Amino acid sequence: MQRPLTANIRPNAPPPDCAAYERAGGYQAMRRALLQMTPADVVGEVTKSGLRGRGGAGFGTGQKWSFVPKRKPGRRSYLIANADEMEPGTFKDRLLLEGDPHQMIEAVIVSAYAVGATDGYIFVRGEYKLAIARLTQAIGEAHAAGYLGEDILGSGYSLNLHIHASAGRYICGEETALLTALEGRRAQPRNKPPFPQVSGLWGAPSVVNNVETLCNIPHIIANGADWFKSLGRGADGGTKLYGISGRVKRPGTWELPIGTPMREILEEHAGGMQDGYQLRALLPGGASTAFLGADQLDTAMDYGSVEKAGSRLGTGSAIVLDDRSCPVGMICNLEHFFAQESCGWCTPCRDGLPWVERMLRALEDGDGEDEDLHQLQRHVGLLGPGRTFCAHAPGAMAPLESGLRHFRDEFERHVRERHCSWR
Ligand code: L3W
Repeated sequence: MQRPLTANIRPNAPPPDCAAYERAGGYQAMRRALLQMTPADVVGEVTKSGLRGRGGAGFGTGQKWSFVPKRKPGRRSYLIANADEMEPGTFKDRLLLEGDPHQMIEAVIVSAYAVGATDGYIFVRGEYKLAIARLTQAIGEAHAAGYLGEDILGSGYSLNLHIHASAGRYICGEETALLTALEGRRAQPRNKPPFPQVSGLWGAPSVVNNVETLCNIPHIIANGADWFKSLGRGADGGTKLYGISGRVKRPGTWELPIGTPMREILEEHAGGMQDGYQLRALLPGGASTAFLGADQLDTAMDYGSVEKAGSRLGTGSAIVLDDRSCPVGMICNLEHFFAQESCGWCTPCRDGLPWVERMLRALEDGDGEDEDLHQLQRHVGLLGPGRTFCAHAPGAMAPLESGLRHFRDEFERHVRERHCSWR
């Protein structure tokens, strides 16, 4: 099985330095792109590969890049790696950043060249201190090798690359809030359109891509779009970093062909459920995706199949709910997180999420009423898609809406028995 993204990553070993990365074939894609391909050739190859965003939304990468307007001489433009990994249950980008920082840097150089960016930023979660240290070291090595800065490899292309440590809010990972934060302002999302590709950082064309998405780029350029497509098991191309947390024997992250069924990830890679626990349901792609039931384990983990099953691939990092934990308590915990992380800009999100959390807490404490179930259902609509400024509150409604469907009897039991029997 081919694992291009994690080929250089060894558990508990330091990451390859520049020389070791090069011995493993690193920086060859950069040479090829900058010396033998035009930016349009690179965008064309990425579009042909069918690569879709690995951060949660799954937007076509080549399509996103194609929206960048033709570069005007003297005008700055930006390529930004979104490394603000804060989705509960998701720890895949951390593996790539800590385990192979030169892959991230090569990915940024090739992608920045493709979209004509003058500057690159890696916007990294502040708590990822080891990743920040390793990236800083690797950027120094790349500069010394002539891979960053002026006139890279004599190609005429120049790139400045900066690291920015996030101030620490979940919303900083939303691409427009990220741009506002990079500008040194309070991280509030902006209206889309205009999309960042047209008007982003300081009003200049800016492309924001997730770490895992970008790390695929050198491999697509080195091996071609057809090779990339052949890696997937279904309609999508490439591999995917899948993860599982919860009461499984071996929680972790694994690079597997995209489209691997959830059952295989859970049973073969995570070792199945811990002894004495059974799977009740799972959130397939992070906290802001809808529950899949235990009877949906054969769902292939690709964009279309997970959507058909009623959820989203999201980050591909699943959170498992077992049969000895309270679903209402789990959802309450998630909504506490989402309420705390609301930026406060729009009323439905700022006021609605704490209200949702309060009703769930009341159910857990034995103070819930039938009316609360009705109100929770109503809030699913009030905070749903199209009702708020950004995707934060609609994302928060995904586990609640699906939880109310999957665990209706549990919610009703909390009201009827006036306590949580799982405590
Ligand atoms: C030009 C159009 N560009 C969309 C671009 C847009 C963005 C990308 C996706 O949320 C989700 C969220 C989280 N012209 C375009 C266009 N674009 N239409 O495509 O955009 P969008 O709006 O579909 O999603 P988003 O606002 O970026 C991302 C979910 O991901 N999520 C969160 C994961 C969190 C992490 C983390 O912590 N690292 O990954 C998990 O499921 O809830 O729904 O670039 O500009 N017409």
